[in-house]
Formats: sequence, structure tokens, C-alpha cells
Amino acid sequence: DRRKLSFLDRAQLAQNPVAKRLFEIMASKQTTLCLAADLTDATEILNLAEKVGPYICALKTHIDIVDDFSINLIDPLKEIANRHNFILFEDRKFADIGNTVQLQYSKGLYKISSWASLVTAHSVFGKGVLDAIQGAPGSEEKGVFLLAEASATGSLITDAYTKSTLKLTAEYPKLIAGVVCQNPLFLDNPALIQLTPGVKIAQTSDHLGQQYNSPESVVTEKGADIAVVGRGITEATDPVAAAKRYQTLLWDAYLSRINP
Ligand code: 6AU
Repeated sequence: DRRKLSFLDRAQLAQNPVAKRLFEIMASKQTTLCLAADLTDATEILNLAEKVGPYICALKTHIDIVDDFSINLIDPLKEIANRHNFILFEDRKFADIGNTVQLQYSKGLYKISSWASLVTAHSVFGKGVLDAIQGAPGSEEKGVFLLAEASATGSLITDAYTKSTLKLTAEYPKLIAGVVCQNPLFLDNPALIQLTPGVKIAQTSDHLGQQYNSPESVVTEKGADIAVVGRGITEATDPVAAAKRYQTLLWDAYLSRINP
């Protein structure tokens, strides 16, 4: 059961290089918090990244929501990520034929492959998506999180789809860093990271179908290794204090999980 192993032990088992680095960062910074920096202003993203950098293991973007995006956002963001030792993660949720995915991954305004060590992908189009990401040029270290479950009310994902998605991860051990899901799946595979969004201290839903669980319950009950927190931090009156609070709650839950 991967939930009983420490992140340092799991770093030795990881086959994807970014997953290995993430495990090491989590252990050394004592944080399993991934910030969803869902802001539409480039400067605000940089300011937030700078302030909460010490408390996060990864910063997840939706780069296509940035109103004033220019490629000039990328170098400062990379610099902040390097200095504070966290990983850049573009939540692109690729879902198309391989050729299109490869173009979306490396071309256009965002040139995602040039800066994001991690990306998300849907499994619905099958292997082509993963072959495309794997084979894309500019092969720095990269990793993919596959979506096996969603936090959205009324999601159309079935148990069979979730199972097939997990099977697909087994076919790409070098590329897949982990799985985005809501339940303790793949407990037998400590090499993969469970990333769980829909995490908030206070609220249990929003008005557009997002469903939230508490930081403690996602770690101890749902099997999350990394928790994604967006508005719980971005909309807090003091985002830095909020980030610290999530970091502590999540880390304490992890400690009690490996050492009950
Ligand atoms: O904490 P929030 O609700 O403000 O933000 C949650 C973040 C958003 C979503 O795009 C993302 O997590 N997300 C995902 C991911 C990470 O792929 C999957 C999912 O099932 N639910 C979800 O909210 O950036």
C-alpha cells in the first residue's frame, strides 16, 4: 500500500524523472501542496508564485486563461520555480489525435513543452496522446498526469473508464508521473503520484459543479499524495497564510498516514 511509504522511499521507486523530483521536493520542503494559480493576470501569477513558492511543490497553470499572456511571462516564472524549488505544471488536459496534441504541446503562443515539466492529459483518445507527448521535440524531463476521475458533479467518467485509464498508465511507466483522481486507486503502485483537486477547508461546493473535500480527508481517506488548491488560496484575504495553513494540514495528514 503506497499510502504507508514515505515520499523519500517512493522517490527511489519512481520511474518518471519528474515524479522522482516531485517526491524529493515534497520530502525536503515538507509540502504536498500544488497551487492552482488560476489567475488571468500575468503579474498576479508571478507575484503569487513568488510569495507562496516556499510552501508548494508544484504550481499548476491554465496558461490559456491569462489575458495578457506573452512568452515573457515564462522566463520569470521559471526563475521563481527554480529559486523556490517547485515544478511548473500546465493543466492542458490534452484530448485529441496524437498529431494535434503534439502541435498543442509544443507550438502556438504557449509552447508548453518548453517550460512545463508536467502536463495533464485525458485518456479518452488512447495511446496516441501519450506517444505524441513522449515523442515531442525538446526532450527535457517531462511527465504526464492522466485523468482517471473528476471532481465535477455529474462527470461522465465511469468505473470502466477509470480502470482502463489505470491500465494505460502501466504501459507508459517512464512518461506517466501520476494520476488525477478522487479515490485511493493504484494502491499497489508506489511509483505513481495521486494528485487530487477539489480541496478546500471551508466550502463543500461552488456554484458550477466543483465538489470539495477537506485537506485531512483527501490525504487520509481518499489517498491523495498531492492536493491541488486553487481558490482556497487565491481568493483568501491572505493567500500566504492560507498556503501555509494548507501546507501544514496536508503535511500533518501525510505524517499520520505513514506513521499512524
Ligand atoms: O481549488 P479550485 O476549485 O479553485 O481549483 C481546482 C483546480 C482547477 C481545475 O481545473 C483542476 O483543479 N481540476 C482538475 C485537474 C487538476 O486536472 C481535475 C478535476 O477533476 N477537478 C479540478 O478541479 O484548476
